[in-house]
Amino acid sequence: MSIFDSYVMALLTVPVAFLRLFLSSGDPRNEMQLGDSGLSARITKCYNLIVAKSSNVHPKDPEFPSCGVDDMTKLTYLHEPGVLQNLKCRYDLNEIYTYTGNILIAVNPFRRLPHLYSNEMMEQYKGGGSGELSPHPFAVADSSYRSMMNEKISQSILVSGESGAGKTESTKSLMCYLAYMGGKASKTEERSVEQKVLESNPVLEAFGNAKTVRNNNSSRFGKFVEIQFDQKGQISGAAIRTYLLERSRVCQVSDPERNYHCFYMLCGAPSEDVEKYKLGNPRTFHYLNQSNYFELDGVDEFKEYLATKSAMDVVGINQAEQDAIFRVVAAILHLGNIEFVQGEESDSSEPKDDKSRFHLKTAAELFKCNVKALEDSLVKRVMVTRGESITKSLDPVTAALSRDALAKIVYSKLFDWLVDKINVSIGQDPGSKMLIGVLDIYGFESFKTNSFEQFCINLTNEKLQQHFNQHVFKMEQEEYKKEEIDWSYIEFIDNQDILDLIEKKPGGIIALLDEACMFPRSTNETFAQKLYQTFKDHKRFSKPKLSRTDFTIYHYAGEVTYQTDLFLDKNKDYVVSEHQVLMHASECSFVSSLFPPPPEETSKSSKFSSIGSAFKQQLQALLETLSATQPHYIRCVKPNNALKPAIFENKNVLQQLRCGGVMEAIRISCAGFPSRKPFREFAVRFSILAPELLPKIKSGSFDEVSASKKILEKSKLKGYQIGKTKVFLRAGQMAELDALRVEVLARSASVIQRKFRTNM
Ligand code: AD9
Ligand code: MG
Repeated sequence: MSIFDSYVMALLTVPVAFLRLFLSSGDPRNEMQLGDSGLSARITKCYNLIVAKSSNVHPKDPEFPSCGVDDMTKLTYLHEPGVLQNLKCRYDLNEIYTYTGNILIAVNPFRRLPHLYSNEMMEQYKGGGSGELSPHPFAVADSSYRSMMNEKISQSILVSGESGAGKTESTKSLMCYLAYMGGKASKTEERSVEQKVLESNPVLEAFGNAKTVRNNNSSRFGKFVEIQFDQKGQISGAAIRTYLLERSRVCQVSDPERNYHCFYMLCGAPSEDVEKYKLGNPRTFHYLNQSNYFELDGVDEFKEYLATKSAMDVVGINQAEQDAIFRVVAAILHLGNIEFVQGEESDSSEPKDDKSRFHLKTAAELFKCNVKALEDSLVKRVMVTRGESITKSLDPVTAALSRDALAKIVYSKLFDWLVDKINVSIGQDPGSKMLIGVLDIYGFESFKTNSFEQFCINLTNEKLQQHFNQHVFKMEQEEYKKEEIDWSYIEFIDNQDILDLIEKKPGGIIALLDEACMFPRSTNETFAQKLYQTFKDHKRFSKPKLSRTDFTIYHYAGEVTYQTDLFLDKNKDYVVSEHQVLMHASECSFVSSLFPPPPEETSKSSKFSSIGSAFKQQLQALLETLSATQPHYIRCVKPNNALKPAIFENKNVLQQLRCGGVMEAIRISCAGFPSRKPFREFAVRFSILAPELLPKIKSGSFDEVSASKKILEKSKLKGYQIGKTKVFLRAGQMAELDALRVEVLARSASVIQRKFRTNM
């Protein structure tokens, strides 16, 4: 039983009358902190008496300043309630950034704090050293930049957090600072590399962001921006990689969400453009009006449209290309308005009415393709069996699905084109050996229903978590090795078993899904059965009792149950060959270039390629890049789900800190020797515990190692270690030493007072 356990037990066994007296002096939480009641503790509150399990009660920091501490490692006791209390009290003062060692925690203020991001602020952080200035993304960017310049090692900054937590905003601050440090004023008309890097953000946001329940400006894709620097530290190139744009949103939105921003911007564009693209009120388009949400608070679509076009100018997208891009966006809206009804023959379909025919014709005009060919590609399929090709008509439901498939593939190719174009225009520096990569990628997701997207997102997070744990663990190990101290007993939780369950080839979930996709008679039921059989004894996998198609994975951040219904469909990445031929034949070179003819071999063999496997490879490549860099971490936290300022929900925040690995990093650190002090500092601070050392220490000439050892011996602590330059203490030991110090100081003060009184 620890000292604290016995303190609590003693407290719980004293008579209630005394307890009342003790607690009525104020909120009991002023005296001790309770673990999160909803999650782990069983707490009964009656009057002022609180009964709790001793394991759920934690000691409170004796010297906790009212403004909190800017680094959690400065807390005497590192535990969940302490971490939460610190974040909350800083948040109340608009101090939204706090370190936990070298992880920056950013709590979303949900209000603009412009003074935090001004040029003056950047100037202050320039080479300022993260220790002296308040925690800030600028400090993280600055320390990455300096490490890169001094050690000639590439750096990465990994920003994570749940949707709406502030990843994209933090990423933008980082990019601004790096552009500020590495920018060089362009002497020519040509835009500078850093201007193009910064202006790529509004372009990608216009086409890849949308309003969701969780965030009014939610990025529906992952992004890794690699900024390259030359020997002098100036930006010499950049590359943007994106991950898994959410395609389904193009034709499916539910209240109160919206489709991608660009659709609404275009409907609100200057009237000549609206007329040119035959657009109008967004309420008249099926792809937009499935939700009743059209306007965003404080957003003027007219201005957004002009701003997007001017950002497109900066990143090198010319007027003709801009026209083609918006023509395609408008064509997608018209495509969505084509409705089908039963045709003359059974199981065939045709446009429902004149209105549908109008939209069909307009879509064809905008795509610059033949209207009959467009209609045929939507309502017919050519089947090739035994060398013979047969044309089959599609029923109205299948024709509508074919229409949606065309809309999704065109949009996703348009997005990929934008990313490629930006990359070409910014330019890569093949000679650069130093880069800083900034990763803004979706955080762990667990909803009521979880589909293939959540599965891929959570795989990403498992991989990043492994990278994070290995790094935190490695840093600890390196410090212990350098100091030559024994560290072998630190337990390290590896999530390799979950990664194997998902990724192993052959036999992992993705491999089994690919197999199912290639086998024509598979259904989500046969796929789920196969999973149940294969993983029935896997400790990270289970079959929910009442379901025949769902499966549960025990992720590092909690369990998630996935619904397999659309897994097979969503994993298949192929372009319907009729759509391919149609678009390639477009008279618009832009549209035609989006659909180059497939290479010979793929058109002959299976048309299926797996989104899951491709994503797995993309992630692998990302992790290879990351492992060649020195990582820095920013964990964004969303303090409430109402997206409102000044609301800090403890339980919610705690869950995010756990999912982001902040608690695990603290655990790893606490499992070893979380408190460490250089010998001299240690000896000076605690010399009072070995008074015989005082004269020498005061004179300044003393052997710091033997003085530190003497102090530790006298304190009777156990389990600490003596390194080469520092004293390493177990969790809580620094606090014990501090308590002893205070006790001795108090005793000497009272002796002095007594002496003083007797002398009077
Ligand atoms: V998502 O996974 O892309 O859905 P993000 O990227 O984590 O999400 P984002 O950066 O878009 O969240 O932040 C959400 C909103 O919070 C922003 O639109 C701002 O309104 C608000 N926010 C976030 N960070 C800050 C900040 N540092 N200062 C002010 C902020 N507002
Ligand atoms: Mg975002």
